[in-house]
Amino acid sequence: MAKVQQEVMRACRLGLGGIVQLWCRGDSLVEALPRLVVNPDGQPIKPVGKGKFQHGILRGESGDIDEILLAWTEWGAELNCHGGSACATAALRLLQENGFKEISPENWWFESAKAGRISLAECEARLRLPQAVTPLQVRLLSHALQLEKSVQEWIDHLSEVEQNSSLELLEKWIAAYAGDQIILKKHVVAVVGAPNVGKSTLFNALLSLDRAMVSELAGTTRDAVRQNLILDGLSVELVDTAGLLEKAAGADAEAVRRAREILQAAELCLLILDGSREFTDEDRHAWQACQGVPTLVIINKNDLPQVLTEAEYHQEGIKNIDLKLSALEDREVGRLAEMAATKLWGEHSPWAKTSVDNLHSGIITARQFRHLASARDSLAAGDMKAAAGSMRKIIKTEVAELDAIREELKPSRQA
Ligand SMILES: Nc1nc2c(ncn2[C@@H]2O[C@H](COP(=O)(O)OP(=O)(O)OP(=O)(O)O)[C@@H](O)[C@H]2O)c(=O)[nH]1
Ligand SMILES: [Mg+2]
Repeated sequence: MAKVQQEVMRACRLGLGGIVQLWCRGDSLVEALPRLVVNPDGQPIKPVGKGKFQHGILRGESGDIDEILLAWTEWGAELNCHGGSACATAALRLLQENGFKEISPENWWFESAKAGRISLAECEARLRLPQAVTPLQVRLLSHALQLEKSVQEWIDHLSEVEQNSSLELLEKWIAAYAGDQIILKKHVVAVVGAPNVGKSTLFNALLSLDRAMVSELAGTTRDAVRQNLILDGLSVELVDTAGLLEKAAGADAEAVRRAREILQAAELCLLILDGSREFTDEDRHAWQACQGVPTLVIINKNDLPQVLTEAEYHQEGIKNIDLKLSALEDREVGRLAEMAATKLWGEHSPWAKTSVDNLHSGIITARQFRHLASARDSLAAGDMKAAAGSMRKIIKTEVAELDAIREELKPSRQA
């Protein structure tokens, strides 16, 4: 194996999109890449200048691997390969066999920030961008890539005359942050309730997908079934859970324990009751288990004669039924999706959706927000110098801060 002289980083997750970008950097890139990339006539490419593109074939000893577009950049080169994981994995292997060391996106961007090639704010946005799954997330993170520019502009315009409008803009960015967190987050929504009330049928109907098993027997679902979807622009993980049996043993008891665990950790529960039968002890337990978790109470099987009366659920302390629907006949399921999204957005919809583009704040991390808030406080107290100093900290690279930022990123890596 050749000596490591260059580095390669997967800029997108393999197998998810139409293309995969492999980003390369290193001192001897202009010598190393022509050994692996030939032009359409089969001759080694002649590297072109920065900012230019080259069409080529990535060629290994055993033959052609992929037709690629090579982009020469300020910092190295981007190999735009086809997106199938077989192609991209073979391309990566070829680079590794030829002296390129694969490094993680974290190391790539943190090293770039440490070396001062990019701002700390750009590093934070770059690390999150490959995990973006909704168009709103991509738009927000694209603004976040430009945060250095917006912050610098704010600092440049800060003067006695501008003080009020400068403060106003900071207040707007501060207000936008909560909405931005909602956009960036993956929201876990659990479908819960007694056995056989139609949880899996509703789960499938919400997804318009035959994802979870349904049967007329109680206890069909044991392991939770999870599926990602986009609900009114938000990234949501919908979880179908086992019915909350009252008396369970063995695997059933474990299924109930897990369902309760998911329910407790969920951001929102959809508690399903069966309108075609009376309120049971199992419904009571399910309702009790939802206490303390934001919950929408849903009466299902609305297509059948309704047995469950208002008096019954009032007696149980259920003050409000949010919706009656039929999962089987897909009646009001769309309305439920809207209600769930409204709950998740809270007070931030629809303002947050439009502010992403109108406001261009791009403040995405708690670290950035802390500096933003302290800049606002300083400016409100009339201390422009301190305000500018706090704003500079948003974009400035301080090596000491990098470890804290890595810690902050951990939850989003798991998402
Ligand atoms: N009539 C009618 N039947 C329904 C409706 N929703 C579900 N069912 C039926 O109710 C039965 C149970 O449905 P499931 O979706 O498996 O119920 P579940 O709550 O997931 O059940 P467990 O996984 O066993 O806890 C099936 O026979 C479904 O066809 C509905 O809206 N109307
Ligand atoms: Mg089920």
